[in-house]
Amino acid sequence: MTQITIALTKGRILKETLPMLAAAGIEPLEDISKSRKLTFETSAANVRLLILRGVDVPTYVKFGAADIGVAGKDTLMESGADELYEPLDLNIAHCQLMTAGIKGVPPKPGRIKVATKYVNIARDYYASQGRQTDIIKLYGAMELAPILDLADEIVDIVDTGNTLKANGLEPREFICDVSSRLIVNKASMKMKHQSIQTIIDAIAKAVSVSA
Ligand code: PRT
Ligand code: MG
Repeated sequence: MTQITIALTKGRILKETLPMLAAAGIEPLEDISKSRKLTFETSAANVRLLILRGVDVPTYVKFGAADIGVAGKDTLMESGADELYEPLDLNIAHCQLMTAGIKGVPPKPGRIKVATKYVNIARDYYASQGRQTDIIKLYGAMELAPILDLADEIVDIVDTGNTLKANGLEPREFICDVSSRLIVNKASMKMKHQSIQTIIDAIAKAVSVSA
């Protein structure tokens, strides 16, 4: 039987992804959220799950260490995921990529400093607006950067806006809508076509039911 490896993350995506996998007959044999293991066998004998950091999911799938993955569109855009198939929008973990700055402070004209973990998205977005930037890479707590004058603006995920608000910031420009996507390795799609297409079809059905 064809072995299939699926890369997931433990974060907010997992809870909504598991029912879709279950609809495809793929259920982990133990409770992922209660385990420190990184690989899990499933009710489908030929399918195993990997639990990775979100930013690593496109890398595993790109290089074929996983055949299939689930990742936020933000992560895919940032990693430049053009060598991957993206057959399904799972319609979960909705949020927006936005620019933000200190509340009540007008946008600074001219060249600005932008702090973000999304350096490629930020560079491309500001360039598309004809604005010059110095991009500062951060790995978390982006909201602190404008307050401590490390940056003029940030680029980050916004859902309710509560995180920005709690830190004295306000959203400025909308960059794009984000949801989670199913991604597939290109070689796997050819070599394991039937197994993978069966999984995609079952998940697609589960998505349209829950939509
Ligand atoms: O943390 P780890 O490396 O293990 O994985 P991860 O960062 O990929 O996991 P997780 O669960 O943090 O995020 C997974 C994906 O969920 C992201 O890539 C997005 O596509 C999506 N998503 C949806 C979100 C949010 N909503 C969200 N609200 N990701 C992050 N946030 C954070 C955001 O960073 C900010 O700090 O929540 C805050 C904003 O929320 P509000 O409601 O205060 O505006
Ligand atoms: Mg996270």
